[in-house]
Amino acid sequence: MDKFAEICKKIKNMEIRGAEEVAKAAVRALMIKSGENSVKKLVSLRPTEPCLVNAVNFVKSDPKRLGPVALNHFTEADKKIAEYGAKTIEDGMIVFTHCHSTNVMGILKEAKRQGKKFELHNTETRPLLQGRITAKEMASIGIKVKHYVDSAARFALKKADLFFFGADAVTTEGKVINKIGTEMFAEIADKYDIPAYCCTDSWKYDPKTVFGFMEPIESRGAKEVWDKPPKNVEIVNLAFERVDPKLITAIISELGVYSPDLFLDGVKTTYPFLR
Ligand code: RI2
Repeated sequence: MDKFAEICKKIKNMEIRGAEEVAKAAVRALMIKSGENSVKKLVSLRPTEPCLVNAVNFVKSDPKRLGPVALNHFTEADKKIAEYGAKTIEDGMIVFTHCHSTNVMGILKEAKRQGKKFELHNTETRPLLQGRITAKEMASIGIKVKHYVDSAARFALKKADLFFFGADAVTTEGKVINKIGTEMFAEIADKYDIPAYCCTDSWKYDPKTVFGFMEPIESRGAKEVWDKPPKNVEIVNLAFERVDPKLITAIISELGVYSPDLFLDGVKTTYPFLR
């Protein structure tokens, strides 16, 4: 298998996962094999990932020259998001998160680097258990982690001071699409007055939604949930859900900490190619 095909396979089977990692892998793949067919193949791999589409659109005219520019965008944005987000964490806090997000991890690492003392509570995130990646990564740098099954999230959230989650897409209405369960947890956070921050690179914004295009919600294979279910049992395995902007305290991006509507204004002004 050539290197391009290998990257595509890893994105599809989620060996490479997380919106930002997927987008960066797609940029590297285009730098190896450019052309319209490569672009089509890459954008077909994960339907709910506009970051991949935006990154591919940004580099496709000249991947060798623009690929490094796109990769540098992510590196610089990660640093800023970590810096802005870390300011929301104070000593003694409990932070709750769901799934695994590069930007949430970056914020927690930065807060830890600054010497802040806090605890992380997280969910296992069925069916693929990305919560374990989060727990391992944070425990390895000395952050105390309490790990819960998804259905115990209310219990975990009630004790938390902050809820951080990532994004796979942001629509023109300011809805954030993220791992299934995120809106349910945001509703619980709202009920207990716990600030809910979406932590994301602004290239997750999907310009197609301006024209009424509904961001598709990826439906994944049944086997991820139950290998051999009995006859008459249909497995519903939706990967993502939409989070109402009313439930989002702010979006922490490389542009700053903004309410969802101001975030959208900032994205369109800063990145004309995303209009
Ligand atoms: P970063 C993940 O999706 C999660 O929903 C996570 O919050 C989101 O991508 C953003 O990830 P999946 O690829 O870009 O595990 O912050 O389905 O890494």
